[in-house]
Amino acid sequence: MPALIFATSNAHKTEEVAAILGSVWQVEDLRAHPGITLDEETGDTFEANAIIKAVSGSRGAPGLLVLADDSGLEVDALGGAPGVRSARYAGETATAAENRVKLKAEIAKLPQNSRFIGRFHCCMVLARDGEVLHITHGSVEGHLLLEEQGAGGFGYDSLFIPDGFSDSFGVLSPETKNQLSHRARALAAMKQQLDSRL
Ligand code: ITT
Repeated sequence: MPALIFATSNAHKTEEVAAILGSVWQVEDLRAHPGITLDEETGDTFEANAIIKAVSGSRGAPGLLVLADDSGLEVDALGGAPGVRSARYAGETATAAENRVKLKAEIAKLPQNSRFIGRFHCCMVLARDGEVLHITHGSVEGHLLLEEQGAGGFGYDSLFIPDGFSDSFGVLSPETKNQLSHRARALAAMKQQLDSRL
C-alpha cells in the first residue's frame, strides 16, 4: 500500500481519514514521523493554515505525498467563531472540553429564540517537496446545541447536529459521520488527485 503522510497531531482526524481512505492508502500521521515538524498556524483562513501544514510537512518528508487538514466550527450568530481558532477557542493550550464549555457559554449569551445555525468546514491540501499539488474544501451544515449530547467523536461533535438528523455527531456512528462530514467531503473532492498518484 502506498504511504500517505497526514500532517496532523490530532489522532481523531487520522482515525477518520484512515477509515475513509484506509483500504487504498497507508495513512501515517506525525506519530509515525516524529522528525517532521510543522510551521506555526499563523493564517487567518482554513486554507492558509492547511497550506502551512502541508508545505512545511512535505519539506520534512522528501518525495512523499503529504496531506494536511485545517478545520473547525463556524457559528453564524457568533460571527463565524470559533472558526480558524476552533482548537484554541478557550486559550492557546485549551482542551477540547474547555473549548466546548466556552462555546456553550457564548451561545447561552445569545437570544434564545432561534436555532443556532453553523457548519463544520475542512480544507485539505496535498503537497510534495514543499509544493502545493491540490486544494479542496468540504463542509457540513447543521445547528448547535446548548448542552452536549453523546460522548462519541471529538472536539465539538457532541454540540453539533447535522442537517437531516436529530442526533449530534457525538451520538451518530463513526460510519455515519464519515459519510457526510466536512472531512469526508473534502477528501471526496481530493480523491481523483490521490487516485492519479497511486
Ligand atoms: P492539527 O493542526 O495537528 O491537524 P488540530 O486539532 O489542532 O490538529 P485544527 O487546527 O485544524 O487541528 O483545529 C481543528 C479543531 O476544530 C479541532 O481541534 C476541533 O476542535 C474542531 N474540529 C475540526 N473537525 C472536527 C470534527 O470533525 N469534529 C469535532 N470538532 C472538530
